[in-house]
Amino acid sequence: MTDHRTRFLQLALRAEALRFGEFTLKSGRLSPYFFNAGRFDSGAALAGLAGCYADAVDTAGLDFDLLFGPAYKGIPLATALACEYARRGRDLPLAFNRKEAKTHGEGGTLIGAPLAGKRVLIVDDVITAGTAIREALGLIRDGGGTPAGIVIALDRQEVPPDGPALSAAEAVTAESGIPVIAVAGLDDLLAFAGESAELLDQRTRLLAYRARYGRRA
Ligand code: OMP
Repeated sequence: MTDHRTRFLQLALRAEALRFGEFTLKSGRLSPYFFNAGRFDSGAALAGLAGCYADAVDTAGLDFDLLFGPAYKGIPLATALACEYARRGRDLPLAFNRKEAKTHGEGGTLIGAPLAGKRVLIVDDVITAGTAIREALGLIRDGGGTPAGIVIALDRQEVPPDGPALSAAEAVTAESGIPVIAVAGLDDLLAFAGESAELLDQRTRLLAYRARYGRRA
């Protein structure tokens, strides 16, 4: 497994951002695992995570010139990634949105660098059915930017109900041509769990979940 994938899964387990149990998802599915990016809740944890995002993006070789973090969880993620790129010698403009439009002061829903004419990399936490990502694509277009790619920490690699046999990330790319880059996916988590005696029980539950809701090869 690529180094940044393993590093991310180790960091996520240590931060308890990745947990095992019984979780009801936005889609209503009952999942044996959950990724809560909000648990990357210190400067060091976020810096470590941002390094994994940057490695994944650089490995994919994507061209972009602005980072966008959708509210709420994308905001600290995109900010940390902007700081990571600055540390690596690339100063990128950064923007994000607020969920409620502001009617006074500068007004509007977008904050930070103007999107107009920019190739935008959306930075978010996780994709399940793709609803949150599709909303973010709309925000970029409404702001006059061009979505160039989406980077997420975890691709759950699930097939939406009544959808094609593609995962939600694959479906987004198929319909828009925009690449979705994941630091890691459910397949990586399964490979990782297969090498850890402590995670063997969880692996069995993850395999059953993938058989029910996962992408079929
Ligand atoms: P989709 O909009 O269905 O792609 O799901 C993405 C959203 O689901 C995230 O922004 C979270 O609100 C939530 N989520 C997690 O944060 N972690 C998970 O492991 C699973 C979900 C989820 O509800 O599917």
